[in-house]
Amino acid sequence: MESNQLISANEIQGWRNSFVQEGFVLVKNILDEQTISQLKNSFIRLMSKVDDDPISYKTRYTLNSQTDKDTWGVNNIFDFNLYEESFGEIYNVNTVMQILTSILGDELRFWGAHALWAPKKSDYELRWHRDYGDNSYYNPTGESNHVQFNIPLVKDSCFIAIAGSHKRQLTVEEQQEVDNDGTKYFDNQVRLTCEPGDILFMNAHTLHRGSCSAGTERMTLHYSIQAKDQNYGGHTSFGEMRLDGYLDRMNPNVRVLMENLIEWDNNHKLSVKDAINQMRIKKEIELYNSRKKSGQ
Ligand SMILES: O=C(O)CCC(=O)C(=O)O
Repeated sequence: MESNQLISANEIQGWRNSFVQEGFVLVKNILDEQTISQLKNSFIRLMSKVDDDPISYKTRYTLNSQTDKDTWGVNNIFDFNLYEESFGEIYNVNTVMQILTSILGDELRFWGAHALWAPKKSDYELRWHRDYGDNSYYNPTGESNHVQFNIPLVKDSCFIAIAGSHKRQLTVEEQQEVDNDGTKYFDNQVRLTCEPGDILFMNAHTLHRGSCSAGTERMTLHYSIQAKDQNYGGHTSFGEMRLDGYLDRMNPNVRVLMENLIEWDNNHKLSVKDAINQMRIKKEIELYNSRKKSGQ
C-alpha cells in the first residue's frame, strides 16, 4: 500500500488547525486507487463474513429480530477472524501518520477500528450524540484526547456534525435531541461528503449523527487512536490481542500501537466507577437499539 506523497508542514498545520477549531477536517485525496481497491476487496470479504454469521461479531443492526436481520456495520475489524492485512496498512501511510502525530504527538496507542456500511432493508438514522457516552464532555481549547477517522471506500455523505460543538456546552435544543434520541435538522449542521481516497478526521466529542437510506452504497472504515500516555479512554485491548501469535500478524506499526494499548490497559485497571460507567453506556446503547428495533 503506497500513498506516500510529500506533504508540507504548512499543509499539515492547516489541517490540524481546522481539526482543533471545527472538531473535524476532511482531507482530500490521501489514498491512491490501488490502496482503495485493496481495501474495498477486504471490506467486501468482511461484510460477507459478518452477514453470514452476525452473532459471532460485534455487529451493528438496524433490524435484529428472530425472523428479520439487517446490519449496518461491525465493531473491531481487528478481530482474529475479520482482520485483513490491508486494514493495518493504513498505519503505514505517511500522510495519515503525519496528521495523527501533529494532533496527538509522536507516540500513539491503538484504540479501535470498525466498519460502517449501508443497511439493506431498514434506513439508518442514528441519533445526535457525542461518543463514549460523554455527552457533557467538552474541551474549550478544541484540543482533542483522541482522533477518530473515517476512510470511505465509496462516496459517503452519511456523517452529519455541528462544527465547533466539541468546544462548548450543548445548547438546550441540542441537549433535548441527545436526551430524546433525536435526529432533528439543525440549521448549522454540516453533512460531509467524502470521496474514496479522502479521509475525515474527527473529534468524537463533536455533536454528530449518521444517516443513510437502506439499499444505498456505503463502505467506510472507522478508526480511533490516542496518544500513548493519554489518561482518558483506553481499555479497548481485547483477549485475542494478548494471545501468542496475534500480534505477529500485525505490521510493525500496528504492533507498536497495540503493545502501547496493552501496556496502558495493564497499568490502568478500570476503577469501579469507570466500570460502572462503561456498563451504563453499554446498557444505554442496548436500550436505544431495542427501542429502535421495536419502532419506538
Ligand atoms: O455513520 C456515521 O458516520 C456515524 C457513526 C457514529 O456516530 C457512531 O458510530 O457513533
